[in-house]
Amino acid sequence: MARRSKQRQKRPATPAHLRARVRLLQRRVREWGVGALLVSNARDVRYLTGFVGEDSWAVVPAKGAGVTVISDSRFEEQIQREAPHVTAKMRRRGLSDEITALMDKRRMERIAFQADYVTCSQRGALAKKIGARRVVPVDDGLIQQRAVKGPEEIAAIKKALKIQQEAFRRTVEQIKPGQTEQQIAAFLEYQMRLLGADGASFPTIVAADANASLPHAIPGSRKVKKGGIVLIDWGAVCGGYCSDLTRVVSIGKMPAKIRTIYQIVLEAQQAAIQAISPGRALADIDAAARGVIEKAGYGERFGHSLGHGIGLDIHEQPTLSARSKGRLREGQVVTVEPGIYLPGVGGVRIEDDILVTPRGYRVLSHLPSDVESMMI
Ligand SMILES: [Mn+2]
Repeated sequence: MARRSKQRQKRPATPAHLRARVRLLQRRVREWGVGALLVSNARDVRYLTGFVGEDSWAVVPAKGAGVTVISDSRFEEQIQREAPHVTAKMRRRGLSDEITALMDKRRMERIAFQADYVTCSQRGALAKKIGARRVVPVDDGLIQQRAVKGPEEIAAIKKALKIQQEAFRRTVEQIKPGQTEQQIAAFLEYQMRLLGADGASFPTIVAADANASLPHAIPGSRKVKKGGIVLIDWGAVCGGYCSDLTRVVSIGKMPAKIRTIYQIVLEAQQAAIQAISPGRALADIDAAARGVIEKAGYGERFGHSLGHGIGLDIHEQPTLSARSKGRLREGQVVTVEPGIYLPGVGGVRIEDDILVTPRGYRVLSHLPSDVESMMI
């Protein structure tokens, strides 16, 4: 009988884009003077390894290519499929015991953890087992690193956009007076799944008439009616990446009051998009849109910030707001979504997804937003 080789199969090489992400992070890990960073945020684990599961921690050493994922038996086969290049450790005891063992084995004096994603009790357990001075909370910088997208990430966002836009076309084609907000949201999300999306990037907002003055309305039993409006804010996830758009359609002719604010919001959005280029202050982009709306006398009716980055999370860096401190960087993908909300009347928000290019911007979304096209 042939003896089964005990030698483990050689691990495949880490894909180049993942290796580059880990290397960039490792520069910071070395700056902190620790042996490794414990990555507990599931999205960050995915970003660094390709593994999609949860309840798993990645250990990124200061040096060397070897990322270890500490997981449990539920994910053993999944890690093999999604991240065959990592060292997978299925834990049979507490996480802090596994980490202590790993630190001993690699002779690590100190280990860093993500200050934003570790609970007080997890930290307590680590400190008790390893020693309080050996576990170091850090701001890992991954939020800023993830804000700049690589080509494979931009491709995933474009795919999500393609699906969400087609789903929108199919949805507006069949909207009829009498349908409820809930029914429209359900149809739209179903179409995104049929078209191959992993799912919706957030619960779809469908808000009819006066409900549209709530920026984050929850679809309910309100029916759409002839001569009324529907605000739809929706997005798809593809390969883990989110897209995010908003349109306002009217069933028939757009009411005059809505039409007035629609034109202002559209002008504000165009002004902001045209201001986008690497190096521009984030606050300037917000100001470009806000200036148009203030000048038209609706400044008080545009309460939220202008936009946000999108990626593995629906809300990422950078934030485009008056309080934002930083500047735009090439490779960032942001939403630009000004709005005007009139309580008791309705609201208009127009949202598109924009890539910051070496010289300026590219609008990644392609749905029309001129007022004529919005009358269905
Ligand atoms: Mn958005």
